[in-house]
Amino acid sequence: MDSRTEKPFVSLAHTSLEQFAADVRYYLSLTPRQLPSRYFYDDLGSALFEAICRLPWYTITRAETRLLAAHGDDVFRRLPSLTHVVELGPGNGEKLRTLLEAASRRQKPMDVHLVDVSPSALAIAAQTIGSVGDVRVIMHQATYDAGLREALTQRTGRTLVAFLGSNIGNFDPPGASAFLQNIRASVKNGDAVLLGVDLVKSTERLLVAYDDPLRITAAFNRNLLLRMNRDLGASIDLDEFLHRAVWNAEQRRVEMHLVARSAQTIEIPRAHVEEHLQAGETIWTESSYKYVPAQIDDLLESCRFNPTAQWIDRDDGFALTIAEAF
Ligand code: AVJ
Repeated sequence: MDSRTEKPFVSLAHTSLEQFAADVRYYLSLTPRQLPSRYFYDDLGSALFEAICRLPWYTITRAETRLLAAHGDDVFRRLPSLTHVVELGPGNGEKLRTLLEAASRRQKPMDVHLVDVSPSALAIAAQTIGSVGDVRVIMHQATYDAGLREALTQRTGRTLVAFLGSNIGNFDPPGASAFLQNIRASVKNGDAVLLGVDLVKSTERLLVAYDDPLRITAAFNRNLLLRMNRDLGASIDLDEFLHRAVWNAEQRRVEMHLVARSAQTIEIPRAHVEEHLQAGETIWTESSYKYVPAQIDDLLESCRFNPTAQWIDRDDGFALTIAEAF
């Protein structure tokens, strides 16, 4: 697959309505048709994602939280005199809170920079992190690139950049490399990244994580259609689209699609879109790449980060890796 046709979940431009309209118009016209997964996360989508994290079949959040709680202290022990933590895409902030609370040996006080494009997400995360003692929370309502750069200008000492929740899985391999190289270019030798990555596991487990029996993930996926109806004046019949999750073994990714149940025309006035879909035609809405541990090391090394510790949750197949910039 040409990486140009992959959806840039995290190369976040601002999420204005004009940008949404322009992206919808562009990505829906591609073959195969696509929509960028970053548009999942409006207020309802973020709430649905939080529900997904509590589903018994979606193990990423719990596995990562267990690793952070068990090894958080070790993370800080391995990075002496760390003064700054930057988290890209903190979600509700609970993962970072777990890490900070597990760390009895960390420098106090510590500066915590939260980078997210969503002001409401930032506010929630800041509140969560603010409840931890001896931290100063600085919010950056910005794209990852811009926010990281802004955070690093305020850097006075050793910095850890956290990218958790297997968010890196939304990048195709060249995108993941480019993302880490960007981080590497912004940090200094001895700074570090903390990366949470979901691992390849049985097809059965991968599929049920993205096509759950409560159908919350289906709702999360279809919410993109609702969002186009509400924000762009479309009148798409949500019942006319099925949720589908596919394990692409060759590319090592779970794909989510919206499948048209019948031939239909989608009209999206505020995006100047009129597209004719055949029955069975799909809109590809997300890729979640899964890794094997050695691949994580290779990726980091190729981006001039030296992996110094990796903890793996065998039950749920999840890896937490620290790597130091060299
Ligand atoms: C937040 C991107 C890591 O890919 O697992 C959850 C989003 N999509 N269920 C993932 C998601 C469907 C999630 N990430």
